[in-house]
Amino acid sequence: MTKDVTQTNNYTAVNINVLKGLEAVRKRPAMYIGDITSRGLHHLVNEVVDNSIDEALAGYNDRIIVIVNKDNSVTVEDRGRGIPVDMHPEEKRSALEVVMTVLHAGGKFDKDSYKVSGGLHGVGVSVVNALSEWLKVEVYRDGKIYFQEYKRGVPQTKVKEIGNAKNKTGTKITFMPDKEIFKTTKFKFETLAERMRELAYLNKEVMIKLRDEIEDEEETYHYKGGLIEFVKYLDETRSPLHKPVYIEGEKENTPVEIAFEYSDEYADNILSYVNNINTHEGGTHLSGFKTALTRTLNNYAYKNKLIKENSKITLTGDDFREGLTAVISVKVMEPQFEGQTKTKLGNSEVKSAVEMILGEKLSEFLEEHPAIAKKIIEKCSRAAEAREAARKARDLVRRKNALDSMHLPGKLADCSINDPEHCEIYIVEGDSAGGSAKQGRDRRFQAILPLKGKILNVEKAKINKILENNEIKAIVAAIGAGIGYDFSSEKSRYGKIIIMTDADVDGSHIRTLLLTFFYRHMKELIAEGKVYIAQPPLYKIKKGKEEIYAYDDDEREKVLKRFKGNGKNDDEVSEDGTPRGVSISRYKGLGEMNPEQLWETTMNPETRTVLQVNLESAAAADKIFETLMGDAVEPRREFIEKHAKYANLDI
Ligand code: 0RA
Repeated sequence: MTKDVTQTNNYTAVNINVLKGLEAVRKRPAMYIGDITSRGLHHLVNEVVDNSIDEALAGYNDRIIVIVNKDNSVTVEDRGRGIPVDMHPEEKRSALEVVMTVLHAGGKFDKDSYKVSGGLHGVGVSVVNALSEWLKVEVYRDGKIYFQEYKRGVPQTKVKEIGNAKNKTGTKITFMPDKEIFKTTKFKFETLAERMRELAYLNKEVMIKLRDEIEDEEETYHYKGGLIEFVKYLDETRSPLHKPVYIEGEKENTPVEIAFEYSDEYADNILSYVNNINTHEGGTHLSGFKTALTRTLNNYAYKNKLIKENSKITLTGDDFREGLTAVISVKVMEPQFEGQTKTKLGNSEVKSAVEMILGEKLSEFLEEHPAIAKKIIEKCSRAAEAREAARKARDLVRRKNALDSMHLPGKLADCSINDPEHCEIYIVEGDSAGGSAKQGRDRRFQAILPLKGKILNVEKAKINKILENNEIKAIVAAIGAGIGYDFSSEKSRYGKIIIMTDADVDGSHIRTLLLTFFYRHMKELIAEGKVYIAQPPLYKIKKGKEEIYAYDDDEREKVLKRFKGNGKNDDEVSEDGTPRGVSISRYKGLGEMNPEQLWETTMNPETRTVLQVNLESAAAADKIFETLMGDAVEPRREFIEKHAKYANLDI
């Protein structure tokens, strides 16, 4: 503590609480930001930006600049009102200091202007402060510039006036993520870009500039068309049947904004947001949307005789969502989040608000745009016919018991215990790796399902073809929780689904095909974080009796350095840089490892690393799959070029 912050007894007492709060955050960072991997690191930036977005929602900010500085610190600057700096009467210090150092103090001062903030992110900038080696804040307010600096959350001086700010208000926060806390402190431009782009689509009045001074990349996001442009962006690689429909309104104190369009595709892609937070698990706003969409389109179709009254097929909700791309964004004052990942909206008043607004305004729209209305109804009728065909196909397959987990697939080596929570299934590329995995596993809780070659690309196949595919049938039967609309994850026979493919191009293709399948037909599994990617090593490095596995090139270099350093004549180096007496073998495929090695490196829960697949950015995920697996060649080439440096698909 510095002398500035110990003036009065009262002050000291407050400070002890503050220190305790900061200590709690540093002790258990994951409780506040989810985890301490790259994901948690990027969460810091999002947290600060969210505060600036809140200023925009309150109507006071139209521009945010985010910079990854050369020294790897990050600056977020906005043109909001600036964090208040006046003395806080009870705390006896500047409000700025309170906001920056007290947990959850962010919006306390001004309930009215902080109407819709909070929710999932809103842990407050004090958390970012606590997890930063240092943080500097400048506030432009009342014609002055105020400044304070912190180290690991602790103020280094009092709030100081350091100059004049003519005609300017706002807040500038620069923080250095703490290397003691995070496993990695490398910011990825694309990860930051995804969120900034999403925020700019959701808040059309805000311009967000993102600059990375390390990678020398810069983008500006500003979409005056808001959700309409968002939907067009999501559908970039599809062919829409009409111009996006845009609807907005406010009921029950809940502003609602919706844009959607149909294209000639099978999958739907509906993104829902509450206070700019993506609600992967949906909730009341989504159900309101679905109910009103089905009812309004159905009514219109019958009223205008677009569906014959004596027609054999009736259109269901699913038919009205086939090929639909939609974004629903609501602002809720006190959101209740539920569900496994706390991304499901629970407020019941929101359902009726969305239902009423969409019902009213969509009817109007359809009356005013009969040509579009006709196209939409025709599309949904085709969906109903296809669904009927698929039902017949599925019944046929079901009769043969192929999708039924009572009849587990022959090549599944199941585990012996019966408790999904503790059981995992490895879906393995190829019979030979499957063989090693079967021998190497702990058969009590690990099941192995080997796959032959590539599975079907579900992005481009009709549902009846999907259901006829043997590899897919085996996966569906083994997991035993149904597929598509019938899927219910609580029936899953395993708590972890682990994809294990070779570390080569084919392996990554198979992995993508499998992820596409899970994303489109068992999305809950991904939303609930039950899908994982195994991480087999790339190298085995051997010296004498010692064997070490390396999972990437960096690790290989580290091991080589160590081997070089600890021997007697080890500075003698063979021509390719390998120290004498050391051999490196590169694993080309899982099949090259014997069962013990596979267990030790990739399957033993005590020692393995598995990557959890998550839906952090649903918009990005949909785009990735559509781009990688869809028809359009050019976006795929661009995408692969852009992402080539990342080894893993981070959806
Ligand atoms: C508390 C109260 C007010 C604004 C803010 C916090 C605020 C926080 C951040 C964080 C980044 N940028 C920010 N901008 C504002 C209300 C201020 C008032 O009533 O004047």
